[in-house]
Amino acid sequence: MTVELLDTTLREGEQTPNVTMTIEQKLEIAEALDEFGVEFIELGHPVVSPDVREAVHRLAQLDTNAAKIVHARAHPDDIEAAHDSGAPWVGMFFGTSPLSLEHKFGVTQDEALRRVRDAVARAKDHDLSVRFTAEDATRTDRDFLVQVSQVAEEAGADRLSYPDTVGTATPMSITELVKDVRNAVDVPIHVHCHNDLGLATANTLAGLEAGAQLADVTVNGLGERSGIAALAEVAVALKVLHGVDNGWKLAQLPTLSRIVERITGSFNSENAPIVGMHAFTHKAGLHTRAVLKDPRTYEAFPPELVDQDRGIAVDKFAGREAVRARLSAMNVEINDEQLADILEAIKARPQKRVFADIDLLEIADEVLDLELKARVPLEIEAIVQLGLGSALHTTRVTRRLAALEMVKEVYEITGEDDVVAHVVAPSIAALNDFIEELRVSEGVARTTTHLILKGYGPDNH
Ligand code: HCA
Ligand code: CU
Repeated sequence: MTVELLDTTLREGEQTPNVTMTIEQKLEIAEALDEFGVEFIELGHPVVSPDVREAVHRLAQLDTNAAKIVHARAHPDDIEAAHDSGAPWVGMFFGTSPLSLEHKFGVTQDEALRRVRDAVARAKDHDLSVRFTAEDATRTDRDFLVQVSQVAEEAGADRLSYPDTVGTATPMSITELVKDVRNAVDVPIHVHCHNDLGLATANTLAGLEAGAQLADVTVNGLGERSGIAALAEVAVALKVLHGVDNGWKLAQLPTLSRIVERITGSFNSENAPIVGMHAFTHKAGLHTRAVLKDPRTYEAFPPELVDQDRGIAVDKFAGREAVRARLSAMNVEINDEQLADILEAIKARPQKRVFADIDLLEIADEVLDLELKARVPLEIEAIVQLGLGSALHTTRVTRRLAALEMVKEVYEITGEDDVVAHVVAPSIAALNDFIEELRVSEGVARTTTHLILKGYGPDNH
């Protein structure tokens, strides 16, 4: 399977609501993408704003293995702007669906064909490599889509791209679309699938399986509305399901994801494939037992492929093996009887959602008197900041907090958060419980905790 990936985090990704990136941040992302090994990087759409134009110009100067492509409308101004950037490729789009022809351009199909022909020819006159994109391709009349494709190819387009602009395709309809256009033109075909119905990755894969050569992706699936197919999902699916090996450094995917999370402030959900916090964490007793024997029982692929660790969640669902394995990973070896006591202590707290390593150590310590106190701070102070869903809750939350024993002081503050509390807890486990309780309290949208650990045992006893 010959496939390539075009990452458009810097163009489509910056169209994510609430996301904007500085030029320096874009350079950082482009370098990380090039290091990963995507074949194309879309740099941006220069006519959007002066800073995007400057970013595109700076990015175009970067020394990368990836080919660089600049976004443009099929319009002379945009083509000039793409040419001015110095990047070799222009990705030029024109809406071809009836909705686009009527509402965006107010043109007939014949006039649209003429514009596409002129725009592609103009870009070729500038010696640009051209990918022509039939925006809203999946809602375009199929005969007309074929006609547009042929006109663009005749005018010199080097590649043709077919976006599912509002994410309404299915794997089957994308398969048909790709087959139809492949029969009509000779140049390589691209797909760009939006995720409005959660089908972006499935449609992307179907497009590639049907013979598209390249797929557009973004880091973390960023993009307009619900975004487009995520780089990590497409790259790993291609490797795991089709054995594609383009030299992509899959192990860098989590880091790449984190870089883009940090820069954009747009975070993945915990259950996001590959890069989500829970992607490799097993919970049910039946699962963990099987996974500890042979991970393939409940894993699509080994976490090491993307440089991640297998995790075992411990709570009231946990089986013996899970608890033993987690403690063993912390060098605490226990016999069967001790294990039974620890399990009992865990199951006696059914409301606790997370047993972190430190919680497990404390339970082991209590139950077994393992003298682990050396690792556990004697007193924990914390500054907990709370962001409330609405300022209406401030007084109520402040009063409730002030009444709690562990809370020493409470203040209302302005800024991103609304309330700050000074907390003194007898143990990390107690503090964790306290914070968990806060997080599920009415009105509390988020908590941020800053820890001050005081005096480590047993020397300070
Ligand atoms: C857009 C729409 C677009 C264009 C795709 C492309 C789409 O934001 O301009 O030109 O490669 O999904 O159709 O992203
Ligand atoms: Cu798009």
